[in-house]
Amino acid sequence: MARLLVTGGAGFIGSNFVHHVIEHTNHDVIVLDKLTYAGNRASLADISEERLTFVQGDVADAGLVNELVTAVDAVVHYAAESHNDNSLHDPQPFLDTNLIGTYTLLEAVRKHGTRMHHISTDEVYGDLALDDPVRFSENTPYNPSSPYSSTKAGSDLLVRAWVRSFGVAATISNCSNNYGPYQHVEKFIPRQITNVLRGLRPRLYGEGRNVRDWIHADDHSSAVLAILENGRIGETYLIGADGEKDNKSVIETILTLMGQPADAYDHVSDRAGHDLRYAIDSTKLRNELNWRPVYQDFEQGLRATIEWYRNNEDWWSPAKDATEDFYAKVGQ
Ligand code: NAD
Ligand code: TDX
Repeated sequence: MARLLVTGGAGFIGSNFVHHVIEHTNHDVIVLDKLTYAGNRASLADISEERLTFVQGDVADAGLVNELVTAVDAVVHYAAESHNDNSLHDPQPFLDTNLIGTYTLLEAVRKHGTRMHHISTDEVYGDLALDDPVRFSENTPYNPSSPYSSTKAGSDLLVRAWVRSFGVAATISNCSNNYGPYQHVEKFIPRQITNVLRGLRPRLYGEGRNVRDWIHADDHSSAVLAILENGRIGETYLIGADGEKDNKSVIETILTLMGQPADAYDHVSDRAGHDLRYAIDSTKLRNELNWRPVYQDFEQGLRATIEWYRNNEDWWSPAKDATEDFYAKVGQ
């Protein structure tokens, strides 16, 4: 049994990870989360206080982070500004949290010799042509496109430097696009589902030929746990579940599963610098750590996700108006 510090544990993937840890291990968890617009304490409401301690605070607050790191055996670092569209309109918080926050945590784990796992994204590799037969691997050069992905790339490089220069015991994972419960309504899949539930039309950027490699958040969590427990220090592992789909077909599937005509959506202006395709080769993770995804059927996972949003309007409704106001202002 160990005690884990999970930063960003009130966000989408962090809260899924905390649920996964509570369900599948004996570890106790301390969550450090600033509760920005993207954080929601309610995402952890059903977890007993015997196993979970919640601390509201900033991962860039060195005093607080130092104190929390002394109380745990390992740190899993999810806290980040995570939305590409926001990063195009206001990059500053992305630098503060993704770069300075990660630096602050690295200094604390360095001081105390604490094991750390850093959560990152496949977006650090830039994008692929639609017909490129080679997918992203651990050897793909970094080539980020957006303020979001460039700060994530920078945070990965900080972790690598702290491993090499100071002997910090860290691992890194770069995962593809997640879907599942507790995802903020600003993101593609929940935005479309909650639009349909509200009687609004889904919104497709550009022609929607862009491809994302979808993985269920619970499969991301099992992979992170495997790396935390058995990954080799200093190594990077790519996490993906062979789930490539273009955005147009995802919107059409959501509409069909929700009993609407498949073409009942609007095209809106494209995202600036919009990455065309992400695709992950997760051979290293599968071979070294014997990890396999459980959610192999995207349509089934999507159906369960739609049901979750249908049954949890109280969770997403408070954020919906502000999110759509933002999109209306920027013409999306
Ligand atoms: P999210 O935006 O849903 O959650 C981020 C959480 O971090 C929120 O709870 C927020 O309150 C918290 N936070 C933000 N700034 C903070 C700060 N300064 N101090 C403490 N807490 C802070 O994001 P997500 O989609 O759950 O992503 C989590 C992590 O996973 C990020 O590092 C992201 O880069 C990475 N990732 C996401 C995806 C995806 O598909 N969403 C894919 C690969 C990797
Ligand atoms: O309304 C929309 N319509 C639309 O067509 C929205 C919100 C998005 N899109 C498109 C843009 C992307 O091609 O859908 C795709 C997915 O968009 P997002 O949900 O914003 O995700 P993406 O930009 O791919 O980044 C996500 O995956 C990698 C996460 O937000 C990142 O945190 C993660 O690193």
